Amino acid sequence: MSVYAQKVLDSLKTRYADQPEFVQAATEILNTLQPVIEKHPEYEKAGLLERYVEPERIIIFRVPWIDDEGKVQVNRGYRVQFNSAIGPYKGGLRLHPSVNLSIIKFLGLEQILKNSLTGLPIGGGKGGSDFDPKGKSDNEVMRFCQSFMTELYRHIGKDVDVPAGDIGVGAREIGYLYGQYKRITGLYEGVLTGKGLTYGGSLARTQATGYGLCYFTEAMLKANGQQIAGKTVVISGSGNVAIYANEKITQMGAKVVAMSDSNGYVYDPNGIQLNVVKEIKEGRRGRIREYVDAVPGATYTEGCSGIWTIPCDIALPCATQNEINGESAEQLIKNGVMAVAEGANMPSTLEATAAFQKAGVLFGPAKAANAGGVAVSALEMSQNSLRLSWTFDEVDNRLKDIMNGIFSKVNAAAKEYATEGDYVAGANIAGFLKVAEAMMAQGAV
Ligand code: NDP
Ligand code: 2IT
Repeated sequence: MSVYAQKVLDSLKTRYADQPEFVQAATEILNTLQPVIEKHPEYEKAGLLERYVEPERIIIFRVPWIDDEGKVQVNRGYRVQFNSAIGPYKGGLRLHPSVNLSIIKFLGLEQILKNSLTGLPIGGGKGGSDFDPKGKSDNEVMRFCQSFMTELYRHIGKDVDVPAGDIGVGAREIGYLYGQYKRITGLYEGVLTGKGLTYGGSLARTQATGYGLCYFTEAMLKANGQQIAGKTVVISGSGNVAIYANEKITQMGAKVVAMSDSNGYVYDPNGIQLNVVKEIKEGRRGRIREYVDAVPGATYTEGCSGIWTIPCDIALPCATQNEINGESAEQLIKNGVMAVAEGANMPSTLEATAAFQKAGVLFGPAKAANAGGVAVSALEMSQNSLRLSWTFDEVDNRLKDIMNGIFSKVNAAAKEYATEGDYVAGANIAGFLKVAEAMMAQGAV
Protein backbone atom coordinates (compact mmCIF):
# COMPACT_ATOMS: atom_id res chain seq x y z
CA MET A 1 0.00 0.00 0.00
CA SER A 2 1.25 3.55 -0.69
CA VAL A 3 2.52 5.50 2.33
CA TYR A 4 -0.19 8.11 1.73
CA ALA A 5 -3.03 5.57 1.51
CA GLN A 6 -1.67 3.79 4.59
CA LYS A 7 -1.69 7.06 6.55
CA VAL A 8 -5.31 7.72 5.59
CA LEU A 9 -6.30 4.16 6.50
CA ASP A 10 -4.49 4.25 9.85
CA SER A 11 -6.33 7.42 10.75
CA LEU A 12 -9.67 5.86 9.77
CA LYS A 13 -8.93 2.78 11.88
CA THR A 14 -8.29 4.98 14.91
CA ARG A 15 -11.21 7.32 14.46
CA TYR A 16 -13.74 4.71 13.38
CA ALA A 17 -12.69 1.65 15.38
CA ASP A 18 -16.40 1.21 16.14
CA GLN A 19 -17.27 0.96 12.41
CA PRO A 20 -15.79 -2.39 11.30
CA GLU A 21 -17.71 -2.75 8.02
CA PHE A 22 -16.74 0.77 6.95
CA VAL A 23 -13.09 0.17 7.80
CA GLN A 24 -13.21 -3.15 5.93
CA ALA A 25 -14.53 -1.54 2.73
CA ALA A 26 -12.01 1.32 3.01
CA THR A 27 -9.16 -1.16 3.57
CA GLU A 28 -10.01 -3.10 0.43
CA ILE A 29 -10.19 0.06 -1.67
CA LEU A 30 -7.12 1.84 -0.27
CA ASN A 31 -5.10 -1.39 -0.54
CA THR A 32 -5.44 -1.32 -4.32
CA LEU A 33 -4.90 2.36 -5.12
CA GLN A 34 -1.09 2.48 -4.90
CA PRO A 35 -0.45 2.64 -8.67
CA VAL A 36 -2.90 5.53 -8.99
CA ILE A 37 -1.38 7.43 -6.08
CA GLU A 38 2.11 6.94 -7.53
CA LYS A 39 1.01 8.27 -10.91
CA HIS A 40 -0.76 11.27 -9.38
CA PRO A 41 1.37 12.83 -6.61
CA GLU A 42 -0.92 15.89 -6.81
CA TYR A 43 -3.69 13.87 -5.12
CA GLU A 44 -1.89 13.89 -1.76
CA LYS A 45 -1.36 17.65 -1.86
CA ALA A 46 -5.04 18.09 -2.60
CA GLY A 47 -6.03 15.86 0.36
CA LEU A 48 -8.00 13.78 -2.09
CA LEU A 49 -8.08 10.49 -0.15
CA GLU A 50 -8.95 12.24 3.13
CA ARG A 51 -11.89 13.85 1.35
CA TYR A 52 -12.83 10.66 -0.47
CA VAL A 53 -13.28 8.65 2.76
CA GLU A 54 -15.22 11.37 4.60
CA PRO A 55 -18.93 11.70 3.68
CA GLU A 56 -20.03 15.13 2.50
CA ARG A 57 -22.97 14.88 4.87
CA ILE A 58 -24.55 12.40 7.31
CA ILE A 59 -28.16 12.77 8.36
CA ILE A 60 -29.39 10.74 11.36
CA PHE A 61 -32.96 11.09 12.52
CA ARG A 62 -35.72 9.78 14.73
CA VAL A 63 -38.47 7.79 13.01
CA PRO A 64 -41.53 7.52 15.28
CA TRP A 65 -44.48 5.47 14.01
CA ILE A 66 -47.60 3.92 15.48
CA ASP A 67 -48.02 0.14 15.44
CA ASP A 68 -51.29 -1.73 14.99
CA GLU A 69 -51.84 -1.77 18.77
CA GLY A 70 -51.70 2.03 18.82
CA LYS A 71 -48.30 2.07 20.54
CA VAL A 72 -45.56 4.50 19.48
CA GLN A 73 -42.43 2.78 18.16
CA VAL A 74 -39.16 4.60 17.50
CA ASN A 75 -36.49 3.67 14.97
CA ARG A 76 -33.37 5.43 13.76
CA GLY A 77 -33.09 6.69 10.18
CA TYR A 78 -29.91 7.37 8.19
CA ARG A 79 -28.90 9.00 4.94
CA VAL A 80 -25.20 9.26 4.14
CA GLN A 81 -24.61 11.69 1.25
CA PHE A 82 -21.12 10.51 0.53
CA ASN A 83 -19.85 12.02 -2.69
CA SER A 84 -21.45 14.26 -5.32
CA ALA A 85 -18.41 14.83 -7.57
CA ILE A 86 -19.92 13.16 -10.63
CA GLY A 87 -23.66 13.57 -10.04
CA PRO A 88 -26.46 13.77 -7.46
CA TYR A 89 -26.14 11.31 -4.57
CA LYS A 90 -27.61 7.96 -5.60
CA GLY A 91 -28.02 4.72 -3.69
CA GLY A 92 -30.52 2.52 -1.94
CA LEU A 93 -32.30 2.47 1.41
CA ARG A 94 -31.92 -0.62 3.59
CA LEU A 95 -34.48 -1.64 6.21
CA HIS A 96 -33.00 -4.32 8.46
CA PRO A 97 -32.50 -4.57 12.24
CA SER A 98 -28.71 -4.76 11.73
CA VAL A 99 -28.54 -1.30 10.11
CA ASN A 100 -26.15 1.12 11.83
CA LEU A 101 -23.81 3.91 10.73
CA SER A 102 -20.95 1.53 9.94
CA ILE A 103 -23.10 -0.46 7.52
CA ILE A 104 -24.56 2.58 5.80
CA LYS A 105 -21.09 4.15 5.45
CA PHE A 106 -19.55 1.00 3.94
CA LEU A 107 -22.41 0.78 1.48
CA GLY A 108 -22.07 4.48 0.63
CA LEU A 109 -18.30 4.23 0.09
CA GLU A 110 -18.75 1.27 -2.25
CA GLN A 111 -21.59 3.04 -4.04
CA ILE A 112 -19.34 5.97 -5.08
CA LEU A 113 -17.09 3.69 -7.14
CA LYS A 114 -19.92 1.46 -8.36
CA ASN A 115 -21.86 4.43 -9.69
CA SER A 116 -18.72 5.78 -11.34
CA LEU A 117 -18.19 2.43 -13.11
CA THR A 118 -21.65 2.60 -14.71
CA GLY A 119 -20.43 5.59 -16.76
CA LEU A 120 -23.61 7.46 -15.82
CA PRO A 121 -23.73 10.80 -13.95
CA ILE A 122 -24.53 9.62 -10.41
CA GLY A 123 -22.73 10.33 -7.13
CA GLY A 124 -22.72 8.01 -4.12
CA GLY A 125 -25.10 7.79 -1.16
CA LYS A 126 -26.90 5.23 0.97
CA GLY A 127 -29.49 5.22 3.74
CA GLY A 128 -31.89 3.14 5.73
CA SER A 129 -33.12 2.28 9.17
CA ASP A 130 -32.95 -0.42 11.84
CA PHE A 131 -36.70 -0.96 11.30
CA ASP A 132 -37.48 -4.63 10.64
CA PRO A 133 -40.24 -5.03 8.02
CA LYS A 134 -40.49 -8.76 8.81
CA GLY A 135 -43.73 -9.62 10.59
CA LYS A 136 -45.13 -6.09 10.21
CA SER A 137 -48.52 -5.47 8.61
CA ASP A 138 -48.78 -3.43 5.39
CA ASN A 139 -50.26 -0.58 7.45
CA GLU A 140 -47.34 -0.61 9.87
CA VAL A 141 -44.86 -0.56 6.99
CA MET A 142 -46.82 2.33 5.44
CA ARG A 143 -46.81 4.36 8.65
CA PHE A 144 -43.08 3.74 9.09
CA CYS A 145 -42.32 4.79 5.49
CA GLN A 146 -44.45 7.92 5.80
CA SER A 147 -42.67 8.94 8.99
CA PHE A 148 -39.24 8.18 7.47
CA MET A 149 -40.04 10.37 4.45
CA THR A 150 -41.47 13.16 6.61
CA GLU A 151 -37.87 13.84 7.67
CA LEU A 152 -35.99 12.64 4.58
CA TYR A 153 -37.92 14.72 2.01
CA ARG A 154 -36.09 17.94 2.95
CA HIS A 155 -32.71 16.38 2.17
CA ILE A 156 -33.46 14.80 -1.23
CA GLY A 157 -34.73 15.76 -4.70
CA LYS A 158 -34.41 14.64 -8.31
CA ASP A 159 -31.22 16.70 -8.79
CA VAL A 160 -29.99 16.40 -5.20
CA ASP A 161 -30.23 12.84 -3.91
CA VAL A 162 -32.24 9.96 -5.36
CA PRO A 163 -32.77 6.95 -3.05
CA ALA A 164 -33.95 3.49 -4.17
CA GLY A 165 -34.37 -0.01 -2.73
CA ASP A 166 -31.95 -2.37 -1.01
CA ILE A 167 -32.51 -5.14 1.58
CA GLY A 168 -36.07 -4.86 2.92
CA VAL A 169 -37.06 -2.11 0.48
CA GLY A 170 -38.96 -3.20 -2.63
CA ALA A 171 -41.92 -1.99 -4.65
CA ARG A 172 -44.25 -1.75 -1.63
CA GLU A 173 -41.92 0.48 0.43
CA ILE A 174 -40.93 2.67 -2.55
CA GLY A 175 -44.63 3.24 -3.26
CA TYR A 176 -45.35 4.44 0.29
CA LEU A 177 -42.21 6.60 0.34
CA TYR A 178 -43.07 8.16 -3.02
CA GLY A 179 -46.66 8.90 -2.02
CA GLN A 180 -45.52 10.74 1.09
CA TYR A 181 -42.82 12.73 -0.77
CA LYS A 182 -45.39 13.86 -3.33
CA ARG A 183 -47.90 14.74 -0.64
CA ILE A 184 -45.43 16.88 1.33
CA THR A 185 -43.68 18.62 -1.57
CA GLY A 186 -46.39 18.64 -4.23
CA LEU A 187 -43.74 17.54 -6.73
CA TYR A 188 -44.25 14.70 -9.20
CA GLU A 189 -40.58 14.07 -9.90
CA GLY A 190 -38.09 11.22 -10.19
CA VAL A 191 -36.89 11.51 -6.59
CA LEU A 192 -36.88 7.74 -6.03
CA THR A 193 -36.11 4.85 -8.36
CA GLY A 194 -37.56 1.37 -8.36
CA LYS A 195 -40.99 2.94 -8.64
CA GLY A 196 -44.02 0.97 -9.84
CA LEU A 197 -44.63 0.95 -13.59
CA THR A 198 -47.85 2.98 -13.27
CA TYR A 199 -46.14 5.98 -11.65
CA GLY A 200 -42.79 6.48 -13.33
CA GLY A 201 -40.91 3.22 -12.80
CA SER A 202 -38.70 1.69 -15.48
CA LEU A 203 -39.27 -1.66 -17.12
CA ALA A 204 -36.47 -4.08 -16.21
CA ARG A 205 -35.49 -2.29 -12.96
CA THR A 206 -36.84 -5.24 -10.93
CA GLN A 207 -34.67 -7.64 -12.93
CA ALA A 208 -31.68 -5.31 -13.37
CA THR A 209 -29.31 -6.26 -10.53
CA GLY A 210 -29.70 -10.02 -11.02
CA TYR A 211 -29.64 -9.87 -14.82
CA GLY A 212 -26.70 -7.44 -14.75
CA LEU A 213 -24.78 -9.80 -12.46
CA CYS A 214 -25.18 -12.56 -15.05
CA TYR A 215 -24.16 -10.30 -17.95
CA PHE A 216 -21.03 -9.34 -16.00
CA THR A 217 -20.30 -12.99 -15.16
CA GLU A 218 -20.75 -13.97 -18.80
CA ALA A 219 -18.28 -11.27 -19.91
CA MET A 220 -15.77 -12.33 -17.24
CA LEU A 221 -16.00 -16.01 -18.22
CA LYS A 222 -15.79 -15.23 -21.93
CA ALA A 223 -12.62 -13.18 -21.47
CA ASN A 224 -11.12 -16.26 -19.82
CA GLY A 225 -12.19 -18.75 -22.48
CA GLN A 226 -15.14 -20.09 -20.48
CA GLN A 227 -18.92 -20.05 -20.75
CA ILE A 228 -21.96 -20.21 -18.46
CA ALA A 229 -23.88 -22.95 -20.27
CA GLY A 230 -23.59 -26.29 -18.49
CA LYS A 231 -22.30 -24.87 -15.20
CA THR A 232 -23.70 -25.68 -11.74
CA VAL A 233 -24.52 -22.61 -9.69
CA VAL A 234 -25.17 -21.86 -6.00
CA ILE A 235 -26.99 -18.60 -5.19
CA SER A 236 -27.37 -17.35 -1.62
CA GLY A 237 -30.41 -15.29 -0.66
CA SER A 238 -33.84 -15.48 -2.24
CA GLY A 239 -34.69 -11.80 -2.49
CA ASN A 240 -34.76 -9.44 -5.44
CA VAL A 241 -31.16 -9.92 -6.56
CA ALA A 242 -31.04 -13.70 -6.02
CA ILE A 243 -34.32 -14.41 -7.83
CA TYR A 244 -33.40 -12.53 -11.02
CA ALA A 245 -29.84 -13.84 -11.00
CA ASN A 246 -31.36 -17.32 -10.94
CA GLU A 247 -33.77 -16.44 -13.79
CA LYS A 248 -31.06 -15.11 -16.12
CA ILE A 249 -28.32 -17.66 -15.41
CA THR A 250 -30.84 -20.46 -15.97
CA GLN A 251 -31.80 -18.86 -19.31
CA MET A 252 -28.08 -18.84 -20.12
CA GLY A 253 -28.01 -22.64 -19.72
CA ALA A 254 -26.69 -23.08 -16.17
CA LYS A 255 -28.33 -25.11 -13.39
CA VAL A 256 -28.95 -23.44 -9.99
CA VAL A 257 -28.98 -26.12 -7.28
CA ALA A 258 -29.32 -24.07 -4.06
CA MET A 259 -30.82 -20.86 -2.64
CA SER A 260 -31.22 -19.55 0.92
CA ASP A 261 -32.62 -16.99 3.32
CA SER A 262 -31.45 -15.86 6.75
CA ASN A 263 -32.77 -19.09 8.34
CA GLY A 264 -31.33 -21.75 6.06
CA TYR A 265 -30.89 -23.13 2.55
CA VAL A 266 -32.57 -25.49 0.13
CA TYR A 267 -30.71 -27.91 -2.13
CA ASP A 268 -32.42 -29.25 -5.23
CA PRO A 269 -30.17 -31.50 -7.35
CA ASN A 270 -32.66 -31.27 -10.24
CA GLY A 271 -32.35 -27.50 -10.42
CA ILE A 272 -34.27 -24.98 -8.33
CA GLN A 273 -37.78 -24.35 -9.69
CA LEU A 274 -37.87 -20.58 -9.72
CA ASN A 275 -41.65 -20.30 -10.04
CA VAL A 276 -41.92 -22.01 -6.64
CA VAL A 277 -39.40 -19.61 -5.08
CA LYS A 278 -41.19 -16.60 -6.61
CA GLU A 279 -44.53 -17.79 -5.29
CA ILE A 280 -43.11 -18.23 -1.76
CA LYS A 281 -41.01 -15.06 -1.65
CA GLU A 282 -42.69 -12.53 -3.95
CA GLY A 283 -46.18 -13.96 -3.62
CA ARG A 284 -46.54 -14.30 0.16
CA ARG A 285 -43.29 -13.20 1.87
CA GLY A 286 -42.77 -16.79 3.06
CA ARG A 287 -39.61 -18.71 4.05
CA ILE A 288 -37.31 -20.67 1.74
CA ARG A 289 -37.86 -23.85 3.79
CA GLU A 290 -41.40 -24.00 2.32
CA TYR A 291 -39.78 -24.95 -1.02
CA VAL A 292 -39.37 -28.56 0.11
CA ASP A 293 -43.13 -28.85 0.75
CA ALA A 294 -43.73 -28.16 -2.94
CA VAL A 295 -40.78 -29.97 -4.55
CA PRO A 296 -40.08 -33.63 -3.76
CA GLY A 297 -36.39 -34.51 -3.77
CA ALA A 298 -35.30 -31.13 -2.43
CA THR A 299 -33.79 -30.83 1.07
CA TYR A 300 -33.72 -27.99 3.61
CA THR A 301 -30.88 -27.32 6.07
CA GLU A 302 -30.99 -24.79 8.91
CA GLY A 303 -28.24 -22.14 8.99
CA CYS A 304 -26.92 -19.99 6.15
CA SER A 305 -23.22 -20.69 5.78
CA GLY A 306 -23.69 -24.39 4.95
CA ILE A 307 -24.79 -23.40 1.46
CA TRP A 308 -21.11 -22.86 0.57
CA THR A 309 -20.34 -26.54 1.22
CA ILE A 310 -22.43 -27.52 -1.84
CA PRO A 311 -20.14 -28.25 -4.81
CA CYS A 312 -20.60 -25.77 -7.67
CA ASP A 313 -18.77 -24.19 -10.61
CA ILE A 314 -20.12 -20.68 -10.03
CA ALA A 315 -21.07 -19.07 -6.70
CA LEU A 316 -23.27 -15.98 -6.67
CA PRO A 317 -23.55 -14.58 -3.12
CA CYS A 318 -26.71 -12.44 -3.25
CA ALA A 319 -27.76 -12.06 0.42
CA THR A 320 -25.65 -9.75 2.59
CA GLN A 321 -22.21 -8.53 3.70
CA ASN A 322 -19.56 -10.96 4.99
CA GLU A 323 -21.62 -14.05 4.21
CA ILE A 324 -18.53 -15.83 2.82
CA ASN A 325 -15.65 -16.00 5.29
CA GLY A 326 -12.21 -17.49 4.76
CA GLU A 327 -13.38 -20.95 5.76
CA SER A 328 -16.35 -20.95 3.37
CA ALA A 329 -14.09 -19.67 0.60
CA GLU A 330 -11.64 -22.56 1.18
CA GLN A 331 -14.56 -24.99 1.08
CA LEU A 332 -15.76 -23.59 -2.25
CA ILE A 333 -12.23 -23.75 -3.67
CA LYS A 334 -11.78 -27.33 -2.47
CA ASN A 335 -15.01 -28.24 -4.24
CA GLY A 336 -13.74 -26.77 -7.52
CA VAL A 337 -15.50 -23.41 -7.82
CA MET A 338 -14.18 -21.59 -10.93
CA ALA A 339 -15.98 -18.22 -10.62
CA VAL A 340 -17.48 -16.08 -7.87
CA ALA A 341 -19.47 -12.96 -8.76
CA GLU A 342 -20.87 -10.80 -5.98
CA GLY A 343 -24.55 -9.85 -6.24
CA ALA A 344 -24.67 -8.65 -2.63
CA ASN A 345 -22.52 -5.77 -1.40
CA MET A 346 -19.22 -6.94 0.17
CA PRO A 347 -20.43 -10.54 0.69
CA SER A 348 -16.84 -11.81 0.88
CA THR A 349 -14.59 -10.98 3.83
CA LEU A 350 -11.08 -9.71 3.03
CA GLU A 351 -9.77 -13.22 3.84
CA ALA A 352 -12.27 -14.85 1.48
CA THR A 353 -11.42 -12.47 -1.38
CA ALA A 354 -7.70 -13.11 -0.89
CA ALA A 355 -8.29 -16.88 -0.89
CA PHE A 356 -10.28 -16.79 -4.15
CA GLN A 357 -7.69 -14.65 -5.87
CA LYS A 358 -4.80 -16.78 -4.64
CA ALA A 359 -6.52 -19.91 -5.93
CA GLY A 360 -7.02 -18.37 -9.38
CA VAL A 361 -10.83 -18.31 -9.08
CA LEU A 362 -12.36 -15.67 -11.40
CA PHE A 363 -13.62 -13.09 -8.91
CA GLY A 364 -16.10 -10.34 -9.85
CA PRO A 365 -16.29 -7.80 -7.01
CA ALA A 366 -19.66 -6.34 -6.00
CA LYS A 367 -19.10 -2.77 -7.11
CA ALA A 368 -18.62 -4.01 -10.67
CA ALA A 369 -20.75 -7.14 -10.76
CA ASN A 370 -23.91 -5.77 -9.10
CA ALA A 371 -23.87 -2.31 -10.69
CA GLY A 372 -26.73 -3.22 -13.03
CA GLY A 373 -29.37 -2.21 -10.48
CA VAL A 374 -28.15 1.31 -9.97
CA ALA A 375 -27.40 1.62 -13.69
CA VAL A 376 -31.04 0.96 -14.55
CA SER A 377 -32.02 3.31 -11.70
CA ALA A 378 -30.07 6.00 -13.56
CA LEU A 379 -31.94 5.02 -16.75
CA GLU A 380 -35.18 5.42 -14.76
CA MET A 381 -34.05 8.96 -13.85
CA SER A 382 -33.39 9.67 -17.55
CA GLN A 383 -36.83 8.42 -18.55
CA ASN A 384 -38.47 10.52 -15.80
CA SER A 385 -36.66 13.64 -17.02
CA LEU A 386 -37.62 12.90 -20.62
CA ARG A 387 -41.20 12.04 -19.55
CA LEU A 388 -40.88 8.90 -21.67
CA SER A 389 -40.84 5.14 -21.04
CA TRP A 390 -38.55 2.82 -22.91
CA THR A 391 -39.48 -0.79 -23.73
CA PHE A 392 -38.19 -3.74 -21.70
CA ASP A 393 -35.82 -4.72 -24.50
CA GLU A 394 -34.50 -1.19 -24.88
CA VAL A 395 -33.62 -1.00 -21.17
CA ASP A 396 -32.33 -4.58 -21.06
CA ASN A 397 -30.07 -3.97 -24.08
CA ARG A 398 -28.67 -0.82 -22.48
CA LEU A 399 -28.08 -2.80 -19.28
CA LYS A 400 -26.20 -5.47 -21.24
CA ASP A 401 -24.03 -2.81 -22.91
CA ILE A 402 -23.34 -1.14 -19.56
CA MET A 403 -22.32 -4.42 -17.87
CA ASN A 404 -20.07 -5.37 -20.80
CA GLY A 405 -18.61 -1.87 -20.64
CA ILE A 406 -17.95 -2.23 -16.91
CA PHE A 407 -16.16 -5.53 -17.43
CA SER A 408 -14.00 -3.99 -20.19
CA LYS A 409 -13.06 -1.01 -18.01
CA VAL A 410 -12.27 -3.21 -15.01
CA ASN A 411 -10.27 -5.66 -17.12
CA ALA A 412 -8.30 -2.85 -18.81
CA ALA A 413 -7.53 -1.08 -15.50
CA ALA A 414 -6.35 -4.38 -13.97
CA LYS A 415 -3.99 -4.91 -16.92
CA GLU A 416 -2.71 -1.33 -16.99
CA TYR A 417 -2.26 -0.64 -13.28
CA ALA A 418 -2.24 -3.95 -11.39
CA THR A 419 -2.21 -7.60 -12.38
CA GLU A 420 -4.17 -9.01 -15.29
CA GLY A 421 -7.28 -10.72 -13.92
CA ASP A 422 -7.26 -8.80 -10.61
CA TYR A 423 -10.76 -7.40 -11.02
CA VAL A 424 -10.83 -6.13 -7.42
CA ALA A 425 -7.98 -3.72 -8.15
CA GLY A 426 -9.36 -3.06 -11.63
CA ALA A 427 -12.80 -2.05 -10.32
CA ASN A 428 -11.42 0.15 -7.56
CA ILE A 429 -8.96 1.90 -9.85
CA ALA A 430 -11.29 2.39 -12.83
CA GLY A 431 -14.08 3.66 -10.54
CA PHE A 432 -11.76 5.90 -8.53
CA LEU A 433 -10.01 7.62 -11.46
CA LYS A 434 -13.20 9.28 -12.74
CA VAL A 435 -14.26 10.46 -9.27
CA ALA A 436 -10.74 11.71 -8.52
CA GLU A 437 -10.53 13.69 -11.75
CA ALA A 438 -13.92 15.30 -11.11
CA MET A 439 -12.95 16.15 -7.51
CA MET A 440 -9.65 17.68 -8.63
CA ALA A 441 -11.41 19.76 -11.28
CA GLN A 442 -13.90 21.12 -8.74
CA GLY A 443 -11.29 22.30 -6.23
CA ALA A 444 -11.04 21.66 -2.49
CA VAL A 445 -14.74 21.29 -1.77
P1 NDP B 1 -34.02 -8.47 -0.42
O1 NDP B 1 -34.51 -7.84 0.82
O2 NDP B 1 -34.93 -8.57 -1.59
O3 NDP B 1 -33.45 -9.92 -0.13
C1 NDP B 1 -32.44 -10.14 0.78
C2 NDP B 1 -32.14 -11.61 0.85
O4 NDP B 1 -30.95 -11.83 1.61
C3 NDP B 1 -33.23 -12.39 1.57
O5 NDP B 1 -33.29 -13.69 1.07
C4 NDP B 1 -32.74 -12.36 3.01
O6 NDP B 1 -33.28 -13.39 3.81
C5 NDP B 1 -31.26 -12.54 2.82
N1 NDP B 1 -30.57 -11.91 3.95
C6 NDP B 1 -30.66 -10.64 4.38
N2 NDP B 1 -29.91 -10.43 5.47
C7 NDP B 1 -29.33 -11.60 5.75
C8 NDP B 1 -28.46 -12.04 6.75
N3 NDP B 1 -28.00 -11.21 7.71
N4 NDP B 1 -28.05 -13.34 6.70
C9 NDP B 1 -28.49 -14.17 5.71
N5 NDP B 1 -29.33 -13.81 4.73
C10 NDP B 1 -29.74 -12.56 4.76
O7 NDP B 1 -32.71 -7.64 -0.81
P2 NDP B 1 -31.94 -7.57 -2.20
O8 NDP B 1 -32.07 -8.82 -2.95
O9 NDP B 1 -32.35 -6.30 -2.85
O10 NDP B 1 -30.45 -7.35 -1.70
C11 NDP B 1 -29.54 -8.44 -1.53
C12 NDP B 1 -28.11 -7.92 -1.58
O11 NDP B 1 -27.88 -7.29 -2.86
C13 NDP B 1 -27.76 -6.84 -0.55
O12 NDP B 1 -26.42 -6.99 -0.18
C14 NDP B 1 -27.94 -5.54 -1.31
O13 NDP B 1 -27.17 -4.50 -0.76
C15 NDP B 1 -27.40 -5.96 -2.68
N6 NDP B 1 -27.80 -5.15 -3.83
C16 NDP B 1 -29.12 -4.92 -4.10
C17 NDP B 1 -29.47 -4.18 -5.22
C18 NDP B 1 -30.89 -3.98 -5.61
O14 NDP B 1 -31.12 -3.39 -6.68
N7 NDP B 1 -31.86 -4.41 -4.85
C19 NDP B 1 -28.44 -3.59 -6.09
C20 NDP B 1 -27.10 -3.96 -5.76
C21 NDP B 1 -26.81 -4.70 -4.65
P3 NDP B 1 -34.46 -13.08 4.85
O15 NDP B 1 -35.70 -12.96 4.02
O16 NDP B 1 -34.46 -14.23 5.76
O17 NDP B 1 -34.10 -11.80 5.53
O1 2IT C 1 -26.49 -1.36 -3.80
C1 2IT C 1 -27.09 -0.85 -4.77
O2 2IT C 1 -26.49 -0.53 -5.79
C2 2IT C 1 -28.53 -0.68 -4.66
N1 2IT C 1 -29.12 -1.08 -3.66
C3 2IT C 1 -29.29 -0.03 -5.77
C4 2IT C 1 -29.18 1.47 -5.66
C5 2IT C 1 -30.04 2.25 -6.63
O3 2IT C 1 -30.01 3.49 -6.49
O4 2IT C 1 -30.70 1.69 -7.49
